[in-house]
Amino acid sequence: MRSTELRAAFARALSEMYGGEVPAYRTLVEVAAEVNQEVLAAQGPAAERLGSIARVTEERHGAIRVGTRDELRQVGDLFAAMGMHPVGFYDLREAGPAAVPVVSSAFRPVDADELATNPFRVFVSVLATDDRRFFPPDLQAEVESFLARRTLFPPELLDLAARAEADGALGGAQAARFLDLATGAFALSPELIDRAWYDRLEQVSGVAADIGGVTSTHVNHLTPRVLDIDLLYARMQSRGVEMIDEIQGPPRTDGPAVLLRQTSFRALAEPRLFRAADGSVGRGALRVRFGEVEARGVALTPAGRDSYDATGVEDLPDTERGLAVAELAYYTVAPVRDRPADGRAPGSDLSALVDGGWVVLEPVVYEDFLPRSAAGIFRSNLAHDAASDRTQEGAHRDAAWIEGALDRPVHDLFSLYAAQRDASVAATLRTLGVVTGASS
Ligand code: OOG
Ligand code: NI
Repeated sequence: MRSTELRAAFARALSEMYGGEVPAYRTLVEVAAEVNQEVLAAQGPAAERLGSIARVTEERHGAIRVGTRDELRQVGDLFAAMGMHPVGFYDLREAGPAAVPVVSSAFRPVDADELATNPFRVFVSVLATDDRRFFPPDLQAEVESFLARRTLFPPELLDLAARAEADGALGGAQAARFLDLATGAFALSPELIDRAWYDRLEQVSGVAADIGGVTSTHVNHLTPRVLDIDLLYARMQSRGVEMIDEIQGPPRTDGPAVLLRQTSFRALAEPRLFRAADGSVGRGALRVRFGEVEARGVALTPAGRDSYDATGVEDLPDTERGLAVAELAYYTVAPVRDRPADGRAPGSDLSALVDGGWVVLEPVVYEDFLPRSAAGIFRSNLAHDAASDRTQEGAHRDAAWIEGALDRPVHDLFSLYAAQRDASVAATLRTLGVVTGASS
């Protein structure tokens, strides 16, 4: 199996496993598929403007959380085997009252055709155990020694991942073994949880306890994509599933969908086994895993993003042409076939090409995440906010820190979108025979 097939098979296997663990996820996937079919029936081809129905139906993102640099590097090695690369840096410690003691990157395919085939992405967060705002020195030492003693990924899995990355593929039996081990690494573990230790970390943050209170990791959520998230929200509620209060991200408008809208249902109480201070073992429950769903729109440029961050969507143009020519959102272009000849020659300016009927615009889908929504998603499912001490200095983190931990480059999301647009413009101009200015 090549890396693309491994990724698609992994996403399916994870979905199967998570559906067994969290039955409400099955309902969410069912309702999402139902809504997608309705939108397709109502809108026809327009429904597929931001991805084929086949892609959207299969599309998922997952979220996982790890504790150390080493664990993060192993995650990077594992995902590289499936053609998933780190994109972007998210600092959720800076998210105001919703702050959580983690920084994150998203692992996903970066090539347009890989994304079209299977865009499976995973939002990966790593605990900032050296951040004094959350962890006093003694707790830092204890959590780090706890984390140093655990093994999230069996060596056999990491060996297979290294082989898959080196060869670009795994043979049948090895691929099956790889998928089994990779999926198993993210299953909810039946381990005994030390109640006192878990509770101590929970005083810092529910996320700290979820990561550092247990000796394993697990999928936190798996998110299907839906074409009409407002309709889905209403339908889940009418099925009696309690959703969080709002849809995160940009509001619905009559203009083109931009960025990412997400909503979730509240974390469910899942039975777990605990060991109390006196050594007795008893049943309890943890609420950490939930269901999320999302709708995706066009990717915004840095200027578009600044505008969105400052004033929301009201100031954005309400047409694709407007977004494209003002360079507020990314569109690829393709030459119009059979354009009736009118004696004019195409220019090289985007608005002239669009208005002259030379090219058509295609939106570039936003493939990434939004830090404010991510923090909101984390927060909506925590019992209480992090007990941080804002008088302390935070630990330094940035994309370079993630790169160092992974020993892999972290892609800049805007550069990826811009490269896709620029390549399509260059190819289109060549097709149209437009000679552009001096090439350097
Ligand atoms: C990750 C939260 C971020 C999203 O969709 O924004 C996320 C987590 O809960 O671990 O998944
Ligand atoms: Ni998510």
